[in-house]
Amino acid sequence: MKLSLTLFHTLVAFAWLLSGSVFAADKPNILFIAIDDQNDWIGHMGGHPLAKTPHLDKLAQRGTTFLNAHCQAPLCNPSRTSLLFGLRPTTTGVYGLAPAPRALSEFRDRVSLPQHFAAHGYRTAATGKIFHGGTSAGGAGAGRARNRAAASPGVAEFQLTAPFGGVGSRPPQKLIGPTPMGNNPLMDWGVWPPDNDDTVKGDYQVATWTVDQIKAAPKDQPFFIAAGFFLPHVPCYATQKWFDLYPDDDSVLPKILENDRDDTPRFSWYIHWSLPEPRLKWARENNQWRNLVRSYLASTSFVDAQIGRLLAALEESGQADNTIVVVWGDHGWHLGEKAITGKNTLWDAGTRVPLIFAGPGVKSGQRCSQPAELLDIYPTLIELTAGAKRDDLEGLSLAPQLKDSSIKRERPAITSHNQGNHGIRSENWRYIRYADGSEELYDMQADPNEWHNLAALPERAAIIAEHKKWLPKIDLPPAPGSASRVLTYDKATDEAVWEGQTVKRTDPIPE
Ligand SMILES: [Ca+2]
Ligand SMILES: [Ca+2]
Repeated sequence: MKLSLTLFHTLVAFAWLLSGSVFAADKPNILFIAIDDQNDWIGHMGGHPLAKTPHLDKLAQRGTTFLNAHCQAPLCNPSRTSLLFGLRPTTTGVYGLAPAPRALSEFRDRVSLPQHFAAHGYRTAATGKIFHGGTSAGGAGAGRARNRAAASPGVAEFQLTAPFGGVGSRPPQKLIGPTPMGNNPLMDWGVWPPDNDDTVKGDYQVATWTVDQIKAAPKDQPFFIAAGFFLPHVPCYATQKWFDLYPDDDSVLPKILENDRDDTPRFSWYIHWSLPEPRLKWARENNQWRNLVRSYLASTSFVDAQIGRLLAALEESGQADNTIVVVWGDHGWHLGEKAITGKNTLWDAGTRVPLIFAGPGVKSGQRCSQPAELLDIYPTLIELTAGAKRDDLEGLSLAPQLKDSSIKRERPAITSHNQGNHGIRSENWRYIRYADGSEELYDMQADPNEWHNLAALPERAAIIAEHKKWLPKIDLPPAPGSASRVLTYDKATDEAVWEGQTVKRTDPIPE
């Protein structure tokens, strides 16, 4: 009896091993790379003519890059919640830095993207900022516990997590001095640390841990490894060598139009009414515009180099041909355009993000100008790994474009920032509608900087009508517990409330 049981167990174990290896043989790995607050200042994206990102450019060459990809919300928590849960912010009501999605009873048991892959035989591991913690102002404390903390206690988003990431080494006091609207400690930038030591930076440690995971990954099970980089999120600290890639003169400044906001609705200010991110006016008056721009560019190049370390490790491991690499940024960032710095807008500077796929199922060397959404990543990865389609995801698989980038997508990219405020980005146009009914329209071919609002022109009524059709049909008010960068608007009284404070039509725009 004992002998036959042993034999039985051996047979079961053998069968399990066999199925495991068969399983591994037909499932590609996934290397999932997030960059925080990374706008389109990526070499091949053309968002900034001097941006140096050789590793991302090389990856784009090896795969397909989406040049018209947009976030679903121009803020960490709602953007990441949307991507990782497969639902629009207008469907969940998650618009602010809180609540974390797992704090809402209807999403407590929803299968997140990494949970989906764990349930389908993948070994999942993560470090850095993948989920947003939802309680801080945007990541001061590091990625520590975020990938668990985003969940309510007891919900593991990944099987294995490591507490790396975030800012890393910080100067004893702010490098740039006090900033307006509360002197937030995150509003800082410049050369740090001064001794050129990159190893003390959170993102360096994220890359090191991820490299180790790639090298140590068991060969008989597919992996889903996630690395969440913090920079170029503020504070933009980078060592001198990354600054040296950029001229220390005004040639680094983005092109702007003076008085660009003269033709944007007053309501366009309401969605980023009062924030610690300085306005351009302050940056100019305090001689910080160039410093911020160079610090952001230096941080981007530093993160690019860390991604280069991951891609080199993937090559060395012999797994590159069997690994889907996806790189995404969670939303854009203004650096003077439209008179502001920071996020929380519905223009390209706030919504356009890098989105690159490479690996099995992805044609190399393609640049796709069809609109794409971060929401599409979830169904795309399922299709690329030959998984069964899920019917509860709001994104559309990009797999057709990954084979042929000229294949049209009917749907534009849709970004929402609080209830009623939506940006609709098609191949040639951007249409914005705010909660009070005010509108903007830009011809993105003739006016890629979105300088000239055409919404009032009668001859553009048909274009507006065409884009208006895509305004979200479901448009929920903020979910319970919503806070930080939350705006509500009552049409009946024409009352807007930003972060709990009423904004009157006559209030001066905060500077
Ligand atoms: Ca972010
Ligand atoms: Ca303008």
